[in-house]
Amino acid sequence: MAKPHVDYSLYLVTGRDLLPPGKDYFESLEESIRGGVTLVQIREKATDTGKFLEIARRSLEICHKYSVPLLINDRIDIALAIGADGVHLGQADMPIDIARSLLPPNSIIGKTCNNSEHVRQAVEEGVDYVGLGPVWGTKTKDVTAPTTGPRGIGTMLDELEGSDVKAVAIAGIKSTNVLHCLHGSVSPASNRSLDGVAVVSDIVASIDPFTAASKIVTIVKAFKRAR
Ligand code: TZP
Ligand code: MG
Repeated sequence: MAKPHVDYSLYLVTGRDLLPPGKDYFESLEESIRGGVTLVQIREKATDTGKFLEIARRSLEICHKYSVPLLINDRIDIALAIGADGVHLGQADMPIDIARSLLPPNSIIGKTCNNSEHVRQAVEEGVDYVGLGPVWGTKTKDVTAPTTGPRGIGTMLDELEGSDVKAVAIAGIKSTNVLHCLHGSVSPASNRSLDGVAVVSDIVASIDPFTAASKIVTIVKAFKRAR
């Protein structure tokens, strides 16, 4: 069976700790999807398994109501338990081949890559997409890898030539700089460009996640149409 088509244009990574005071997580998620988020990753770093499961289950219902795929950060057990569409793994997480063997066929598997060597390896391992970065500085996560800027993302994109692995950039991306990220990362060598961007705070910390998401997705889609 062919892999389902996934739109990586606006990839929301959740961050419940960043919600504005009084804003409900599930409401924020649904508003952001209605605003144009095309793919969601649940990222819960310090949440009990029981609570994580409950959050993931309800999030999946919301995502699937709008035919948006849901991925789980790190936790293959949670992805399996709720029937998520896939997982996102870091450099120090479960090896991709083992994750692939545990998950149902056609699951989406993505990996964080901070440099060209990471991308080369991820392509060999058979990931569906790579999350490239950190593009810029971010307060959302303690990132130790150096920032790449858009040009550094372009260098990593060169490693995808000849593969059908998709790519999103992450860290510090907002409606005000997303165009710079997209244009500045088009590789002069391979002409490869990003398939989308992954965003946490510019959407999650907004009191109006619908508008925050729609601003970004409008820019990403216009960029992709023009390519
Ligand atoms: N992985 C690398 S940076 C990051 C993650 C989850 C956080 C990016 O958050 P923001 O708020 O979009 O800069
Ligand atoms: Mg991880």
